[in-house]
Amino acid sequence: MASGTALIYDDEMTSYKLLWDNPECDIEVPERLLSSYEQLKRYHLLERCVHVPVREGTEEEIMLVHSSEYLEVVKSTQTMNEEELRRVSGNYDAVYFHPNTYRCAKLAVGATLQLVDSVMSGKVCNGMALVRPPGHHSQRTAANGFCVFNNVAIAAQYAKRRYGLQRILIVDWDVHHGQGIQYVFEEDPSVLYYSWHRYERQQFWPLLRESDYDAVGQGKGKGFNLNVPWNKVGMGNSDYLAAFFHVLLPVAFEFVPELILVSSGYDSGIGDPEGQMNATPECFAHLTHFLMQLANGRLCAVLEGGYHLKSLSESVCMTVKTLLRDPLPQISGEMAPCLSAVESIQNVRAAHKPYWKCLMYEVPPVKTAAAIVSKADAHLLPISVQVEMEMNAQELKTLVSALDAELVKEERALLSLQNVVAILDKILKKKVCNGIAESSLASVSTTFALKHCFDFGLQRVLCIVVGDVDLELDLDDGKILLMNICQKQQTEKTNSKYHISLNWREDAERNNFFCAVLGFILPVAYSYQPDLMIIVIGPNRSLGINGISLLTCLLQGLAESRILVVIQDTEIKLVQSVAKTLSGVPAPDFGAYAPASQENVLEIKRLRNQLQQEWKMLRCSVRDWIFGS
Ligand code: X5A
Ligand code: ZN
Repeated sequence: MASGTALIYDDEMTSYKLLWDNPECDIEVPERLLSSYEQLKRYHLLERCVHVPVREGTEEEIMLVHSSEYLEVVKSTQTMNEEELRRVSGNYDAVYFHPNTYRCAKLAVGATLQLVDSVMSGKVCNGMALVRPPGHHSQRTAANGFCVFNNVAIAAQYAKRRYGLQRILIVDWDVHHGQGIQYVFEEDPSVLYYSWHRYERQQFWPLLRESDYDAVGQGKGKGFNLNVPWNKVGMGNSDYLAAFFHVLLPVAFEFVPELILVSSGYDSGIGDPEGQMNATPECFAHLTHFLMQLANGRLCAVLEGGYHLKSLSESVCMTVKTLLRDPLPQISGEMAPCLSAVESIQNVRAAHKPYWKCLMYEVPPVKTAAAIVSKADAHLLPISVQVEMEMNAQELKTLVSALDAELVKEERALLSLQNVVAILDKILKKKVCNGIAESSLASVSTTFALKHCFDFGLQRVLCIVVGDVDLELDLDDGKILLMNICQKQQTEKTNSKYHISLNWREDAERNNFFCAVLGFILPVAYSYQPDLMIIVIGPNRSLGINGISLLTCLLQGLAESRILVVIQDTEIKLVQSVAKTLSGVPAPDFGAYAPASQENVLEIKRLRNQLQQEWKMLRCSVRDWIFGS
C-alpha cells in the first residue's frame, strides 16, 4: 500500500486580489495561502511531504463541469481593465475578478488533478492542495462565492473518467454550503456529497432552500446528497464530531468509497468571521483521521474557504500532520453536542432513513409481540415485548370475510380472532418474529389462523395443541402437522403421519417433559421442517408452565423462530413465562429435572416405533435405522 503525503502549492496562486472596495469579498486574500504555507514550514511539516508541481487544468478538464460559454467568459477577464472586471464580477454573487484570476483558477484545477493523480497512481497515499480561487460554490455557467472553477467537482468527474471509479465521497467541511457541488452530482449515485453549513433557517448566505437537510438528491441520486444545516452559530468540536459519528461516518462506511475528496474549508473553524463557529484546529485532525479509515486511506484535501489567517493556518497544519500519520492531538471542550446540532442531526438521519441501512435499523427490531385480553397486565411482560392495541373492527371484518364469510356473522367468534389475527399478521409480514395471542375461543381462532397462513402462501405449519382444543382440520395434504398433547388415551383415534396424539401427564412439581420434547417432538418437527409453528394452549392441559416454556424455547430453532402461541384462558403467569422465552430474556428456568414416569416412557417408545418410518429423525438405534427404512 502507498505511503506518503503530497503537498501541492504554487505561489503563483497568490497573484490575484480584490482591486476595489467590496466588503463582502475583502476577506479572500492572497495571505490565506502564504500564511498556511509558512505555518507548514514552521512546524517542519512541509519537509515531510512529497512535493508535486502544479499544472494548468486543460479546457477539456474544466468542461467536465463547466460550459464552454462560461469558460470563454472567464478567459476573457484576463485582458480586462478594472471597470470591465467590476462589470463581469457584478454578474455573479460574491465574486471578484482580477486579470490573473483565470490563470490561477486553471492552476487551482490543475493542482487538484495533480493531487488526484498522485494518490490514484499510488505515488502517495494522501495529500493536500493549497489553492486559490476556491471552487465549491461555482456552477456550470456561473462563478459564485469567490469560486471560479469547481476544483473538487472537476476532480471527481476526472477520477471517474480516468480511473473508472464507481464511488467517490466528497466531504465538504467548509462552513458554507457547496451548492455548486450539490448541483453537479444531485442525480449521480456514484458521487456521495456531504456538507455541513451555517444555515440559520435559510438566513445565511447563500440563502438557499436546497441547502436544508431534506435535499437528499434526485432521481438515481436519491440518498447521495447529505446536508447538515447548522441553525445556530457557535457549533464546536463536539457538534462536528457528533455529525461525523451519527451522519457522515455510518453512511460513508456503508457507501464504501474508493476515493475521498475533501472540500477543505476552514471557515468552519474558531475565529473565522464568516462562520462564527467554535471548532478548534485539533478538531480538523480528528475529522481527517476518521476519513483516513475509508477508501484505503486515499484522501485528497483541497482548500476552499478559511478567512481567519491564524485559525486557518493552524487547521491546515493539523490536517497535514494527521495525513502524515502523527499521533492525534487531544480534543478540547466538553464532549456534548448542543440541542440545535442534535436537532439537525436527527433531521438528516430521518430524511435519509429510506436510503441507508445504517439509519434504517437504528432501533433493534421488535422480536416478540403480544395481544392480551387484560391490557392492564401489559406492564407484567418483558419491556422488549411489543403489546398490541385493539385491532380495528372494520379491518378485522374485511380480513375475515375474505377467507370465511360465515364467521363474520358470529360476534363471539369474531372477537376471539382479534388478537390472533393481529399477531399472526405481524409474524407473516415479518414485522415481528414471534408472538402471543390470548383468544377466548382457541379452536375457532386457530382454525382461522391456519387458513390465513395458507392463503398467505405458507407450505407447512406445525401446530401443537396442549389441552382440550378441538380443531376441525383436513390433515391429509401435509400442509399441517397436528400434534395433540393430552391427558388420556384417545382410543378411537390412531396416529397418522400428520396427526399425532401424545398422551402425557406431567409431574406437578418438576419438569419431566425433557424426554418428550427431545425424544419425540423435536425429531418429528425437524423432520417436518415447518415454516411456521403455532402452539395452542387450551383448558385441562397436562403440561405445566415449565413444560410449555421448554417446548417454545427448543422449537425456536425451526421456521426461523416464527412461533405463534395462542392461549385460551387468561393466565398471566403463563403469558409472562412464554413472553420471556419468546423474547429471549436470558436463562429461562425450566424447573428441576425429573425423569419421566414409566407410563410416559412407554408412550414415547410407542410413538417412536409407530412413526419413525415417516419421521426419520426419530431414529436413535441401529435397529431403528435398518428396519425403519
Ligand atoms: C469559498 C467560500 C464564501 C463566500 C461568502 C460570500 N466562499 N458571502 O468560503
Ligand atoms: Zn466557505
